Formats: sequence, C-alpha cells, structure tokens
Amino acid sequence: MSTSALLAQLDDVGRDPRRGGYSRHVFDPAERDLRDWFGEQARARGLDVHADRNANLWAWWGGPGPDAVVTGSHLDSVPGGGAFDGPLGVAAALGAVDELRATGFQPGRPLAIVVFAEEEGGRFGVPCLGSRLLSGSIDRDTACALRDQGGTTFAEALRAAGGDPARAGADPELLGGIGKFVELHVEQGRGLVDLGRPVAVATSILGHGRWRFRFRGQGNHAGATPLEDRSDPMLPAARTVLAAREAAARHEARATVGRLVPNPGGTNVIASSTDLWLDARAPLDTTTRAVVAELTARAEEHARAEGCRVDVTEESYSPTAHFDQGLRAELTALLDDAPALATGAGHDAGVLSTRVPTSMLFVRNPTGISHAPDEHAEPADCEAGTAALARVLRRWAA
Ligand code: HGY
Ligand code: MN
Ligand code: MN
Repeated sequence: MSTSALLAQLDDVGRDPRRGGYSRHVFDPAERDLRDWFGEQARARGLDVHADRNANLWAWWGGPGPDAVVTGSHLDSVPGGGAFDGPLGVAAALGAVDELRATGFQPGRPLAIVVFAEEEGGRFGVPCLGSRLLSGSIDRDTACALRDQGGTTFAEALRAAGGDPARAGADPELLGGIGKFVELHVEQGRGLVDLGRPVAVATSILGHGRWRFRFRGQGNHAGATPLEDRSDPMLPAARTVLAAREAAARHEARATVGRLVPNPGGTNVIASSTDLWLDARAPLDTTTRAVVAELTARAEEHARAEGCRVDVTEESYSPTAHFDQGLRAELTALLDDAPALATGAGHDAGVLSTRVPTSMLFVRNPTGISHAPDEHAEPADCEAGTAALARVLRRWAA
C-alpha cells in the first residue's frame, strides 16, 4: 500500500472543526484510534507490537535485540495541526517495510518501527515526553506529575490507558538495544522547494525551550473599577508578547507566544492572573538563554508598572542537536547526493541523538507551512521519501 494511501486512512481521525486541521493529543480518543490503526497495520505486516513502559509503541521485525535498526516518529499533533507532522514518518516506515518485504528482504538484525508518545507536548506541556522518558532526560516523578488543562496528571492518563506509572521512566535496556535510529518527517519549511528536491538529510535541530510567564493582579469588575484602581495582569502580558518579538529580532533568535490564557477569562472581568507561554529558539543555547533573561526582566518591569507580579517557570529545554556526521555522509551518498538541511523544529530524533547514532530524512512540503492545516506533502514526494527510507533500512539492517 502506498504511503499516501496509508495516510488517507487517517484523514478523518481527530479533525478539529473549531480550529481547523487536527487535534490529536496523547491518550485522547483520536490518538487512541491512531494507536489502534498503527497496531493493526503493523501486525498485518507480521510485526510484533507492544507498548513500552512510557506508552511508546514498538513494532518489531525480529527482536527486540541488540544493535537494532529503528525508524519511526509520532502520531500526536499540536492543536489544529496538519496531517503530515508525525504521521508521515510512521506511514513511510510501514510503507518501507512493505517495500522490503515485497523484495523478499529478511533483516539480518532486529528492525523496529517506533511511535513516540506526546511528541508535541500538546496535552502535558513537555515536548518529546515519550522519548525523554525512554532516554531518562525527564524523570518519572516529574513526568507523572505533569497536568493537562483539565487537571489530569500524566500518571492518571497513563494508568487509564493501561500503563503503570510506577514503571514509567528510563529504559536503558530498550535504549541500549538501538544501534541506529532514523526519523522521516515532513519538512517544516521551504528548503526542498527552493532546491527542487523531494528528500533531504538533516544536519541539526535548533535548540528550543518553553517558559511559562504567570502574571498576577487583582480580579475585579470591568465596569465598576476605575482605571487608576486596577492591577490588570493582561497589560504586562500583552507588553511582554510584543517584547518577545523585539528581543528575538535583536538576538537573531526566534520567540513565539502562541498561548495566552487569562484567568478566569470573562468578557466583563478584569483577570486575576494571566499565563503566557514563550517558545524561544536559537542556534546557540546561550542566545536562547539571553533572550529569556531579557524578557524576564522586561516582564517584571511591565508587571511592576501595573501593580502586578510575574513568575517565570522553565517547562522544557532541548539544546541544539547535531546529527551523527558519519550517518549523514552515508545517507547523503546512499540517497543520490540528497541535500542537507537544518531544521528549526524539534523531534524525538533530537532527543535520541545524544544517546544513539541518529539521523533524519525530510520530505518536501510545497507550502513550507507546519503546525497548521496548510501543511502538505505531495503523494509522489511521500513515495520518494518512503523509497529513500527503505533504502536506508535495507543498508543498515542487511
Ligand atoms: O515544537 C516543535 O518544534 C516540535 O514540533 N515538537
Ligand atoms: Mn510538530
Ligand atoms: Mn513532528
């Protein structure tokens, strides 16, 4: 079955009529349907499917065992996300297994497809939660205490999904068994469009982090409260959103506030507190830190001016990741001198790259847009990506 046909099976899973695009968050009904779909597709290919202690799904062709060749990505999305970010890598992995099986290939070492849990952090706020738990870069207690917007903890959600929070956490045996990892992903930019090529090999991932700014003021009546009597946390929050763009431009970094939540959020209510989340990224970790430090100082200044207070909490940080040079050179040669591209988007491959020889393949996205419904990959490019992935798996797992 072609990769596009596999993806088409997911067309109606987790559509978000209010936001547009897809909202598929870990363990919610849509994501559970996607997990079921993956299990069925993998078992139909003779793969042995099981969930690890951190709710990542693994489909094995021989194994688990030492020096495994592993490929995969994620199935969860951002709120209102596109159809390809994550699912393309999973569908292409299934398509690559089809290609290998069709030619009678038998792997000489364990080969697996992995679906990592909560890559976007769309429910519990920490991106790549499944791969961070697997690799130990977040500990069990911290992860299990994470809460979604409804107040449910990751531990409760994991238990409700059939997992055991007491077992969550680093899995050195599973991680140690991975010899090489490759993730195929839709490109989140226009590099391949400008180069006129369907597939690229990744070089690096921009360091990135998330910080919550909580502004506290005095809730009050929108009509009965004179301006001079207000401590309105929306004002310093709004000024901080503007300051984020200014600081990013000054430091040649990227800073985004995509989420700003007043509490209680009534139209005729002066908020008592307002949360905003900063996503900041830069090639140098020191630059990202400088942007956050400057923004923290500006936020404190704006808060004081309105009789408010602000607390800043770092929720996650991923240093800039550089993919294995040897693998990069090997894949570039193997894939007809495929171009090399850096990315500003985070991936589970970035988390694994500090522990396992890791690489990524990108597939052309004609719109260059991601994390939005306009994200796209043409069927021919999806198949070109799948063929490239099959070639890599054949070489590595021979
Ligand atoms: O946020 C990111 O860059 C990734 O899509 N999780
Ligand atoms: Mn994403
Ligand atoms: Mn992704």
